[in-house]
Amino acid sequence: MKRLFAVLLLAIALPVQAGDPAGLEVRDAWVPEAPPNARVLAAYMTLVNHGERERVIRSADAPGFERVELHLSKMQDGLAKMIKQERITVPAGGERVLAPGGYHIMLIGVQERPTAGDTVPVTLNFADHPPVVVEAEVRKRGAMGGHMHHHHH
Ligand SMILES: [Cu+2]
Repeated sequence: MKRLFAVLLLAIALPVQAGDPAGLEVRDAWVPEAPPNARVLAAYMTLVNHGERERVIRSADAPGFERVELHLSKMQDGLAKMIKQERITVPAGGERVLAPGGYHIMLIGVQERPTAGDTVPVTLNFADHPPVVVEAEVRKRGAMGGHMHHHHH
């Protein structure tokens, strides 16, 4: 039943991405290609809220994964840790960047590992807004090398 519900939501949600009247825009959604033995992948994107109300992501779904969680990476005692989040907010008139080293969507228990060039449809479930389906492009991790370095400075 849960799966059927998700499929129905997907069908309803698809037009939302194209012309969302509430002004939520998703840019640059991507998933780093994981090594062959990886069970877990991450999805990153920039969420831009052109509306006048804060948007709150409460959960996410993606087909082909056992579980999807909202995470925040943090340095604690010199170690990088991932902390499960109950929500990720997108401020009114602002943006929320999901990127390596920060907020991300954790795709857990991959059934068939996607490779560069594939897309992973990630459904974002909002507290007060219809779900939005984001087509995240799988990219090779190496392409981000210089970019990640930049963030440390
Ligand atoms: Cu994580």
